[in-house]
Amino acid sequence: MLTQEQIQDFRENGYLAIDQLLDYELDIKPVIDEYQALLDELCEQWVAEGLLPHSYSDLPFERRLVEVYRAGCNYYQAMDIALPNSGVQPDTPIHLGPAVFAMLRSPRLLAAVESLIGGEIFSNPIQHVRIKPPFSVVTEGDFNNALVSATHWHQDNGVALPEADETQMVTCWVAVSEATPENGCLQVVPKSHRNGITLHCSTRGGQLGIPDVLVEQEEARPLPLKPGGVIFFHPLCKHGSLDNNSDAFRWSFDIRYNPTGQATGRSHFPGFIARSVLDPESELQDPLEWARLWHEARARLAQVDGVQSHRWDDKDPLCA
Ligand SMILES: O=C(O)CCC(=O)C(=O)O
Ligand SMILES: [Fe+2]
Repeated sequence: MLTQEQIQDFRENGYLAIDQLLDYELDIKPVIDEYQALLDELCEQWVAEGLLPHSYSDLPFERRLVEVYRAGCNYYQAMDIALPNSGVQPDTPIHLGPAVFAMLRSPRLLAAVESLIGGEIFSNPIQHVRIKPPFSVVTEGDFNNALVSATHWHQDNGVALPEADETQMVTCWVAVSEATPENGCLQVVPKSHRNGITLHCSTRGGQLGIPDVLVEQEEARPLPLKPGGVIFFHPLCKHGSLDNNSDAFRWSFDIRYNPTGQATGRSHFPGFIARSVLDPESELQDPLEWARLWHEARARLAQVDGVQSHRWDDKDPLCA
């Protein structure tokens, strides 16, 4: 549960950073272990497909991931916890493991979320893992890939459909590794959630973002965080992330919740009831069912050309 002071801070500034909100042993370590096993599995698969020369099983996680990335294997989609917005195939990889599902339902996280949006909590399917390599190994094709490189300034409402504008969504940015200004931590413009939605463009390398002139960059605040720390923010809070200039990976999850029944902004993806004070039986408890919902969505989306995921058309002169 959050204190009154923390809740007030969130309302006033549009964000709230809390170290040690999650329990490292209970919430974070099982996820790291699950990703180690996932990387084992993926490497075997890529070797079998001829995409990777060896499985690099003697290397530690991060060094192995660098080899995988250098070989051109798309680890960031295979490890992500959502489908892409376009180009979904019947076999597009996605990671839907029980440890990630348990983190989405972490009682420590949900108690804080309940303080912000009440006790009927829906896990919004706009969610990602970002395991970002040192900038020195990133290839040019990924300079604008927000799962690999820095994320441009944006508002989370700006990257969702307008149906979610009235939704009380809260974003939770969870640090798995320590996040620092050097390795690309999140940065926010305090109080920027008070001024409505700002223009977004996709003209800078395809990543949707707010033009620089509309971001009060002199007020930007980097938010360093220890593993298990969480930043909560409002869907209109302007935020982005810095380059990873360190020599290690920067690993975070960004997950979202909204009051059950409100629009998620990505209705083509499945969410679930994470907590219900009124009807606890309606909570989804089964990670396999969660995975099934996503696999069902994948089969459906593979039949279509892509779905609209935002409202912008790049016609504003500021997008030029
Ligand atoms: O971690 C990042 O690079 C960006 C995260 C983000 O945009 C979010 O959490 O909404
Ligand atoms: Fe965001």
